[in-house]
Amino acid sequence: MMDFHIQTAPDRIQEFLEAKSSALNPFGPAASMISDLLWIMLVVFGGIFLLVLILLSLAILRRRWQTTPRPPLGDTTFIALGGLVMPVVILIPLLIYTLLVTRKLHPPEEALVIRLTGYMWWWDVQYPDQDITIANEIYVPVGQSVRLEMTSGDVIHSFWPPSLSGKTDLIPGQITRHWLQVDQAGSYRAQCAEFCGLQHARMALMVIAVTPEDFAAWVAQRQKPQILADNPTLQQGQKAFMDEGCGECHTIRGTPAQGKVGPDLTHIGSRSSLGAGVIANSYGSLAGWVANPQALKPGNRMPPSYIKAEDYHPLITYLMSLE
Ligand code: HEC
Ligand SMILES: [Cu+2]
Repeated sequence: MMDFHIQTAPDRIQEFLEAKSSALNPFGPAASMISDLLWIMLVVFGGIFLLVLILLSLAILRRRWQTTPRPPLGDTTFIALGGLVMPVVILIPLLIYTLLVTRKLHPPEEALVIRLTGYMWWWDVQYPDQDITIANEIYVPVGQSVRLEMTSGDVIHSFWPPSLSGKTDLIPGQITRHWLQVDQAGSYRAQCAEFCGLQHARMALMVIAVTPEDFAAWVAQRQKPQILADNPTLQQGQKAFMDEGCGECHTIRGTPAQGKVGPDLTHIGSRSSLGAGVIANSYGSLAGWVANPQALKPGNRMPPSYIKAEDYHPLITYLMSLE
C-alpha cells in the first residue's frame, strides 16, 4: 500500500512569482544607496541632455533668422564654459559621490558569513559557522549584515540581487566579497549577471529574508541530517537514489550519498524551485526533472536517469520528504 505524499505547489509558485527584483525598488541599504545614485545621475544627466537639445534646436533655427554670416568660432567664453568648466564642475562631485557610495558597499567585518560558489548553472550555498549547505537559495535574517564570500567552480559568474544590492563577480581561484542586508521579510530574486554559457539565463537564486526568530528555527531545522523514517515507500526511494548513482553527484547528509558535482539535496523537499529557478518545486515538477532534466534545462550537467517504473513514485516521495 503506497501512501501519497503530494505537496501542494501554489504557495511556492506564489513565492516565486512575487520575488522582488527591481533596482528601482530597493529593500536594503546597499540597494537604496545605489538607487539614490541612479536617480541623481538620471536627473543631472537628463537635465544636461535637455539643455543640449535646446541649444542644438536654437543653433539650427538661428541660421534661418540670421542673414549676416558669423565667424565659425564665435564666442570662445561660451565654449570654455560649456565644454570645460561645466563638465568639471558637474563630473568631479559626481565622481567623488560615486566613490564614496562604492566604499560604503563593502561588507562589514561583523556579519553573518555565507559562502557562495557559482557553477554552470547553479549556486552552492554554505553557512560555515552554522554547518549548513543548501543550493540555489539564501536564507537571511532581516536587518542583519551578511557577508557573502564568493568564488566559482568553473567560469566567471556574477551575483546580482537588483532590489538588495549591486553586482559582484564570482571568479575561479579568488574570493570576492559582497554585502547583503535586507530590510523587509520576503523573497527576492537574484540572477547570474555574467554570461556563463548555455543556461546563463536560467541561473537564478532566491534570497529569502525572515525574522531573526524564524531564521534561528530555520538554522536548527537545516542542521539536522536526514534520518530515514520507518516507512517502506521512503526506504525504497532512498535505495533507488543510491542504486541509480544519484549519490555520486549529490549529497544527502546522513546517508552514504556524498557527491559534490551537483546541488546538495539534504533539504530538497523545502526548496522553492528546481534547477536554479527553472520551475517551482512540486511533486510533479520534481518527477519531470529527475526523468529528463535536459528537457527543462537543456545542456545542464545532470544526465537523464533510467529508473525502474516501480521505483519512481518512492524516489520522488523520498526526495519530497527531505525537508
Ligand atoms: C553526473 C552528475 C549527476 C547525477 C548522476 C545526478 N545529478 Fe542531479 N544534478 C546534477 C547537477 C549538475 C544539477 C544542477 C543542474 C542545474 O541546475 O544546472 C542537478 C540537479 C538536480 C536536482 C535539482 C536540485 C535543485 O536544487 O535545483 C535534483 C532534484 C536532482 N538533481 C536529483 C537527482 C537524482 C534523483 C538523480 C539520480 C536519478 C540525480 N540527480 C543524478 C548532477 C547530477
Ligand atoms: Cu553564471
